[in-house]
Amino acid sequence: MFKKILIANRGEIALRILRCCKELKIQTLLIYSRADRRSLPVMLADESLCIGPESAVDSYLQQDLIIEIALKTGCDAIHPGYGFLSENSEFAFKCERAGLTFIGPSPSIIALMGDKQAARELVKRHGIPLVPGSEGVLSCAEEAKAVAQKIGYPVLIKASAGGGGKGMRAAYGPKELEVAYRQAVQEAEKAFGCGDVYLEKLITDPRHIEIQLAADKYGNVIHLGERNCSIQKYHQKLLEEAPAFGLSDALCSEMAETAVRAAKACGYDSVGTVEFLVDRDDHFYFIEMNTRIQVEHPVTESICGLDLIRLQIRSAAGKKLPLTQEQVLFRGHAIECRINAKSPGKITMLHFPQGLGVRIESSLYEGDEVSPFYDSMIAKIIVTGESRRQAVYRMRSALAELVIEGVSTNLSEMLLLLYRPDFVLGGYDTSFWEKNELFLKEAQLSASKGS
Ligand code: MV4
Repeated sequence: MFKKILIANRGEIALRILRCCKELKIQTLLIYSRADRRSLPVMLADESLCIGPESAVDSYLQQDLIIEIALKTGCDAIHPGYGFLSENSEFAFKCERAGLTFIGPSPSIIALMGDKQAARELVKRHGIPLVPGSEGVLSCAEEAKAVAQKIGYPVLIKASAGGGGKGMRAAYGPKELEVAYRQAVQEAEKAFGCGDVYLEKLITDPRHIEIQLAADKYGNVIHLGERNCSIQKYHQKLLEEAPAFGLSDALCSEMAETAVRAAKACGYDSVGTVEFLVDRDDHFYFIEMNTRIQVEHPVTESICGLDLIRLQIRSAAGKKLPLTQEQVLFRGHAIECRINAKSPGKITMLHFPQGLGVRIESSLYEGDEVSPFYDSMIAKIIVTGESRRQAVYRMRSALAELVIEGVSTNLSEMLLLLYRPDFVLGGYDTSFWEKNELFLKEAQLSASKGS
């Protein structure tokens, strides 16, 4: 096992990793930016080092500096958390060359899965269902039109180096497609330095279901069930739940088994997630694989009783998976709400909900500063109940109890969301936000007027 891990992240995930290392009796070194010098993870790590100014490019993304520090301070591994360097294969390769373990899958797997089109081609060869679309990268607008003609409109152009909705463009006819193609290529070049794009049939109002996987370096792969992540606002997830309500057990098992096959196809050797879209006829399609620990991992932990960060660290250290698929048992229902700050500022008052089935993942404390430099998520509220209904009730109570003063947040919208009929019924899809936005906005407005 590792002796000392360098944590190359901040906020709640840095804290989550720190706590796990403590349990595993692994020393921790946290690197941080100037903006985070008074943060909770900095205070709780065994050692902390300020590595640069506020901007992430000058701090959390300083690959060579981070590796140099890890070597100088006797670390044997680096945990990247999510975001920042977590899916950067170049960084993972650099760690490997420096003799450090990157806590995640092998660098070549990160590279392969980071190329979304290459990933599609690989899993297709293994018989995994894909959204109908182009084979390989598109070479010109004419080819895009030919493919679209064949599969039928509407279609969606996606960047090979994208993922998570970045650089996607829909087209409902050939004229629009020509424009969309050029814009997508340009955008992808600018954002990722690679203009490769591919095309898929646009699935209207899909459900976004992902399968959590855990694997080791000996070819063992297990799944830890699915999560429904369909409640998103402009590709930002707001609420996730497990299991996925309104999908049959048969469908979920088939998706889980398919995800395991996809992982085996690429020799996957860490925790990871396979994303699927599910259409109105309950057909499912692979869209991409995430090779990092995800923000929403606690909902899975809550229903299967496993520590995903622990599994990830152990696997990176070359330990075998500690359990078989048959030993994975699910119980209850879990929901996570993401609390985002809508403005930076100092936290003047803070009260987190507590009680049976309530878990908080946050590094926030009273007097803490929310800085404008990073992601706006400041807390995750995770509840678990015996049934979905109980989990929904628990989340309502938890959010009603939550007090965050000093910065404005999305708390009131989240609370209202939990009373929307289509959420309560549970069969919602990715159009949930658009369909409910007006209502949520109006209610927000009247709340801010104090009525
Ligand atoms: C799609 C799609 C419809 N058809 N692909 C957005 C995130 C990225 N991982 C994939 N995304 C989508 N891909 C096809 N062929 C619709 C989305 C999508 C979406 C997916 C999941 C959750 C919310 C979403 C909101 C809008 C679009």
